[in-house]
Amino acid sequence: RWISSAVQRGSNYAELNQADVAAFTDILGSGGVVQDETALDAANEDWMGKYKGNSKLLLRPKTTQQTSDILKHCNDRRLAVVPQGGNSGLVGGSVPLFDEVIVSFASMKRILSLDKVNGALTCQAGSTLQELDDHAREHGFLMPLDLGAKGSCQAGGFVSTNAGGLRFLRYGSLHGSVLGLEAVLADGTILNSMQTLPKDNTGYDLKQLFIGAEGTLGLITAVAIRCPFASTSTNLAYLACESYEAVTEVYRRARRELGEILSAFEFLDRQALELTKQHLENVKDPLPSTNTQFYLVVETSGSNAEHDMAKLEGFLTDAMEEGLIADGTIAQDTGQAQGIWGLREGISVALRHAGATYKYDLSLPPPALYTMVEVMRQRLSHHDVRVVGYGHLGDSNLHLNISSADWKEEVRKEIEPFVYEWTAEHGGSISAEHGLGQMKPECIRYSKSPEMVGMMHRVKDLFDPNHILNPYKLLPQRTQ
Ligand code: FAD
Ligand code: 2HG
Ligand code: ZN
Repeated sequence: RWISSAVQRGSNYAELNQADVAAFTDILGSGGVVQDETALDAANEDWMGKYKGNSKLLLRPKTTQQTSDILKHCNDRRLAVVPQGGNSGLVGGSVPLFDEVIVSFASMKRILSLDKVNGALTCQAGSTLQELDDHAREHGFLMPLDLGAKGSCQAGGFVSTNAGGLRFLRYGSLHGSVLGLEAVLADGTILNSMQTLPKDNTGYDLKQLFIGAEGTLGLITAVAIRCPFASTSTNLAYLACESYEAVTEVYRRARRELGEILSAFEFLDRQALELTKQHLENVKDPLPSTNTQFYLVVETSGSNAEHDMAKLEGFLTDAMEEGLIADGTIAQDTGQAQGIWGLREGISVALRHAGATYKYDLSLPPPALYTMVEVMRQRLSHHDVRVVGYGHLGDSNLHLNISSADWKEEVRKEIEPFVYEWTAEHGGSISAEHGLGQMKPECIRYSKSPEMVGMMHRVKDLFDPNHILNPYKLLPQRTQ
């Protein structure tokens, strides 16, 4: 297991005692206060098995008021708190480092409303993305985001990480799709901005601060999100390309020629494909006779099946004739489309099966994006590791994963800080969509100036003066 860097438990935090447990039982009833070892073990460990904390208490509020009462008690007592959603985060943000109290939203799962005209959906924070998408689809809408973790990740969690995912290219960031939210501050104050209308220019848009705050500014208890109408015609192509230059040219043309119907543009390299086939039995290679270095998943979504297919076929024929695409297939039914998405979404799962993964989630300008993978492959060529590159090419977001049988400190030291320096030198961001969590709070300086980080500390002080909310995450230690 990965040992977190030299972080020490904050001496300002109190230790949990029986009186605290009794107070929480008064607020929640005994069902909401979990001390069972098996449940605590699961909640103390992250999805990758990389980070493990030592919390002795998991709380499951059912209402906003209970969440407020919990935080008021924790703040008065200086008990540190970790909010936890589906615990699918990839930077160790949702698990404690030490004995922080875990506040889980698993019992706050109610979908509250769906406006059938403008698609505004409101829900409690613990509703999973899959549940929300299923509900939206029953009424002709869909969620504006989609992730491999949809079965487990929750509204409060994906908003707190400002998750990107597979539909970002089409529907943009949650900073645009989230219409309103309700959050509880460290002292128990409830900030309610659950409006469902798209426009509201009355003062500072405070809800934006909670989107991507990774639980460091408040606990999100409810969310209002704008759902687009589901497209009536969707096509999915899986394409093989020989070179990265061809990949970027196909992308450029797809934006130009598919225009308004382009809804996803994902890529994976051969190493990602091979590793996924090796570790996931149910994944089928859509183009088994090809042996190219790059594969693309290109989706169109529109409202006129004949027109959309003609457009896609024309685009693919031209790209093939010009040698940009070596081979390709278009899914003939939803089963085949699910198979292709299953391969793309399965890469992280396969990596988890393969052992330890050094995971980097980088924003990089398109020309530099795959150079990073090649540079890293060269740099680590003397180690027994597999360097895998894939991601949301349409969003300039590379998932660089280095897979190894075990965690080795000497390997990590060859990757870091090099990977962050290289990214900063090439104008990128060291976290495109997963956040900073406990993995890289100190690395924020590669992407944000000292003035910006200083202002973030001041915002933190304002919202959470005793620093009880998700300590050791997102922000670097202060140098005083
Ligand atoms: P958690 O992991 O529980 O928490 C994430 C962070 O939010 C933590 O800091 C936690 O403290 C905080 N938090 C949780 N709930 C609350 C709350 N109610 N209030 C305040 N803070 C809270 N991410 C992407 O961006 N794009 C992807 O395509 C993508 N694909 C993924 C695929 C897989 C297989 C997996 C395992 C993860 C993937 N992720 C992806 C990572 C992503 O961050 C999460 O899946 C999702 O955003 C986290 O939701 P969660 O409910 O699991 O949150
Ligand atoms: C994805 O796009 C996720 O599949 C996970 O963001 C990426 O595991 C990863 O590195
Ligand atoms: Zn991703």
